[in-house]
Amino acid sequence: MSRLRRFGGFYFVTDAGLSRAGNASDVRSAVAAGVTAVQYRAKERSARDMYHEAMALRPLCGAIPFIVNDRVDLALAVRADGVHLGQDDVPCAVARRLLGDAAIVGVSVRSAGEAREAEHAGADYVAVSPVFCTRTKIDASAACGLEVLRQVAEAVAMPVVAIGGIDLGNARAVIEAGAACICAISATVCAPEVEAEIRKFRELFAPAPRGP
Ligand code: TZP
Ligand code: MG
Repeated sequence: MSRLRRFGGFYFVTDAGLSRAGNASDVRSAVAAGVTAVQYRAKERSARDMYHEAMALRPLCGAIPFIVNDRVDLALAVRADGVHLGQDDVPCAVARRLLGDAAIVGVSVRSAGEAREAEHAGADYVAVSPVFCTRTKIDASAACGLEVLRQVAEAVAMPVVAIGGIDLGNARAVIEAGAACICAISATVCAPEVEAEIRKFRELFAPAPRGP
């Protein structure tokens, strides 16, 4: 999977409504903290506003993949590196056809079956969502829990992102259940120092120091 070499660590998702510092500042902090990907998510904004904001955020990411949530058209319009799709969005195979082979396509799943389906349809990663209860996503379904995360990680060869209700207290258990990437929105964008907070999550992935 050349599109996703080294796809592991912290996956940053914007949330302008929750953010203390604003999307641009948060994206700069996320990039400085060495995140694996930046996803632009803006549920409340018009397509026009999203287009302009995405165009402004995209160059801040440099070589870090910039992924647009929900909208294949916007991903194309801003030449994003990829798109993230929910189960109610454009089908993964259609997004793949529209965006091309080099694009990163991620899909939110709630079961091993949905994860296998996404894999067959050409997804590069799946996001188990929400792992725990969250107040950040208004229409989030019930929490999947760590057992579903474990089942998904066993069912597919591609990287699994975990999202929903993750904080520094439960992140280690999430990684142990098989998540290659963690996404924590409120735990980072609401923090006074976004970069420092993301680094704390990233450090959970650091290899254990070797013994003497
Ligand atoms: N998708 C599933 S849960 C969620 C999204 C975007 C919100 C996660 O936010 P938080 O604050 O990390 O629980
Ligand atoms: Mg969606």
